[in-house]
Amino acid sequence: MSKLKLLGRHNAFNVRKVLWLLEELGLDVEQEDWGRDFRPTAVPEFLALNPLGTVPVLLDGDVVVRESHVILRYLASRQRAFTLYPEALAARARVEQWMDWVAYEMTQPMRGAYLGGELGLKPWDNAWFVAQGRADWGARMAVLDAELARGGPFLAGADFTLADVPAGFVVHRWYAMPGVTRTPLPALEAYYARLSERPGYLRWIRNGLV
Ligand SMILES: N[C@@H](CCC(=O)N[C@@H](CS)C(=O)NCC(=O)O)C(=O)O
Repeated sequence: MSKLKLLGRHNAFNVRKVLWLLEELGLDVEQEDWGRDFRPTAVPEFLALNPLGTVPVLLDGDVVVRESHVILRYLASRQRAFTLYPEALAARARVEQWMDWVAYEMTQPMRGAYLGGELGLKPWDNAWFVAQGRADWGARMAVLDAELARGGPFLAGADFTLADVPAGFVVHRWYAMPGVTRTPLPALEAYYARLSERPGYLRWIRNGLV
């Protein structure tokens, strides 16, 4: 198998998820910092790999993969890591439903509460959008808390799976953001502590960055 290459700045949340999984899988990667404040992606060399100009992009020999959650599934499948990403359809659906949930339901709260509220970036720094993002993020963390209280110890059940990678990131950011008011969510807090036992989580997610 060829040596993997990951294009994307190490401090971008979509890149950090992939770096965490690479460590869980024990895979070596050559990582290059592309994107905001690093090498610009709006150049023909990068756009030829990803016409959207977003990071991350994974190169596996001649194979080019973009979209962080697709990269997570690609890597787990490549390594035949079936506990992380089950082959059985029902178990696989339990994992994927939480990955899609983060991709769809957490994008606007992250733009409002984090990009607008914490970083003050335009156009997301509009006061109502920040407030809405914080409220929606809190409501969605309560959904996760209820799910974990009902099942657990991981999001899709007994095992750590790909479901925990995007969710683990948004849980970290929720607890790391200074500007939000958090109500106690015991099952979610226990989950955050459980994920924090994993070296890859501490290295790439709960690593001092929000
Ligand atoms: N849906 C895409 C979103 C990719 C994305 O928006 N990445 C951000 C970083 S988290 C980006 O490229 N931002 C522009 C930049 O860093 O220059 C994915 O999951 O990979």
